[in-house]
Amino acid sequence: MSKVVEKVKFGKSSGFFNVFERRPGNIKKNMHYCPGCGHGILHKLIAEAMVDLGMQDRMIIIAPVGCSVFSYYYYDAAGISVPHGRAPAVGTGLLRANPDCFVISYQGDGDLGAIGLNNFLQAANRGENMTVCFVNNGIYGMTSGQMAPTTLVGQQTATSPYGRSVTNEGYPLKVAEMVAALESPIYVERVALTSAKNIRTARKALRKGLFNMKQRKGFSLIEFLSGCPVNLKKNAKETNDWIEQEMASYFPLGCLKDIEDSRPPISRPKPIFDKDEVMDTLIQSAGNIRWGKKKTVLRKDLRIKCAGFGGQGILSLGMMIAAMGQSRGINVSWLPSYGPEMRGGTANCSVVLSNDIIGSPIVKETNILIAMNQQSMDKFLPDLIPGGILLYDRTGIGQPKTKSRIFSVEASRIAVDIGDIRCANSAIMGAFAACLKGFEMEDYEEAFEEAIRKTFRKKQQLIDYNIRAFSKGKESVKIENV
Ligand SMILES: Cc1ncc(C[n+]2csc(CCOP(=O)(O)OP(=O)(O)O)c2C)c(N)n1
Ligand code: SF4
Ligand SMILES: [Mg+2]
Repeated sequence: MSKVVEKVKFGKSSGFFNVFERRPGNIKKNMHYCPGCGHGILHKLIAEAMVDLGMQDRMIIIAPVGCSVFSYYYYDAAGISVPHGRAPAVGTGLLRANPDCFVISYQGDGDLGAIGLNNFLQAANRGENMTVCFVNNGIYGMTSGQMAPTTLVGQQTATSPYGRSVTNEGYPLKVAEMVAALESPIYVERVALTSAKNIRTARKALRKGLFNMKQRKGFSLIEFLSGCPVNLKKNAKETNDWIEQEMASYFPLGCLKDIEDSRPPISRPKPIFDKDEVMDTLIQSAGNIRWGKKKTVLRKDLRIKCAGFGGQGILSLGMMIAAMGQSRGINVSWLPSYGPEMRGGTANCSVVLSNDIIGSPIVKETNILIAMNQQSMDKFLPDLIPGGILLYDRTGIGQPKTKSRIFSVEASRIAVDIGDIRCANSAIMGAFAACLKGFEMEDYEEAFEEAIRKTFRKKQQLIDYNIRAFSKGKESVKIENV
């Protein structure tokens, strides 16, 4: 029998940058992890494996919130930080858009087992072609040691000072066992980042997971029992002993599932998306305007509520207002309110236009209320600030009693006259543009028209109708008490 000789490598892998320029501050050669932390060991295994397997150029390492969120400082590969728990969902999007990429979803036990459990399980169950590196250190490391779903029974943490109790918190979550029970995943193994022997096993498991992905065989999970000496309040040796004796007796090491041989490479439908549209959206949100005019200065934030019947185009009205602001380089947010109202009742959305970063998209204290039915007027008028603007559709609403500035327009009648009731939202938008005249943006009319053309860009006839409704609304606005 020939003996397999493993080559021991020294020095930094070319899977890492030589100098960690992305890391802020003066320390550019070392990682930010604490001494004895399992993350640093796993990073080395990943860097080395992706180079050896020839996967580096197409590799995307996704790290959500947790101590490893800054892993993109280190790898000479594509790296993305994503919101807590969302790596498998983002990875799915990447793989669907570009099935040729390789995705490592690098997740902690808090991230994967708590906030992101559903995202993770659904991706596993769909058999996405990704490798999940699950770092189980039994604790929320980044936030100073709160209890995680994998915290052992009796383990003391910042939020379980008397130890985790089964009666109160249940048993620790056995993620690998749970995933192994699903049909789709092809490979599930639990390893430990402790002794040299265990790290060698971990190295093999990781390579197997990555190789499966290279062969397009589907979903692999490798759970790494890992040390967080700082929060366990142990030194590195005590931590490793604790992992091997305590953790591994509840989370046994070994392969739980390996059916890669029996599965053909997966193939998904070809991605369908309009690249230009994606670029347009991304580039605009990065503040680099490709359509429209230069940045316009708003004199103050506009916090707008649009409300009316479901089906009146209320949500698109808000979208068009947001698109108008976006085209002028203004920060915007659009927050729709869905729910039972959409089925025939009232619908509303909140739009914020601001020169500054928008703290909250929720609009309570409203500068501008655009009401298209009586119920919405009754509901939202009390939120209009003194001196705010009320604009309403006179077709179906009686004149309200308020000290605010009031404008009205027969938006629904204009739309019916033009030939399509669905243009009522553009008619009221025309009136809105007229309300802004004189005290807000200079080229608001042009910007609104651009927003309409952009919204309906695939339907020329609708552009014509909506532009006519917009112009008519602008001409017909009535100032009621200014
Ligand atoms: C949406 C959201 N909720 C909560 C937090 C706070 N938070 C930051 S890291 C973390 C837990 C990280 O623990 P884990 O995933 O186990 O990673 P570790 O740091 O242990 O590697 C939490 C709850 C957050 N950043 N975002
Ligand atoms: S807090 Fe724990 S998980 Fe985070 S870097 Fe330090 S040892 Fe690692
Ligand atoms: Mg953790």
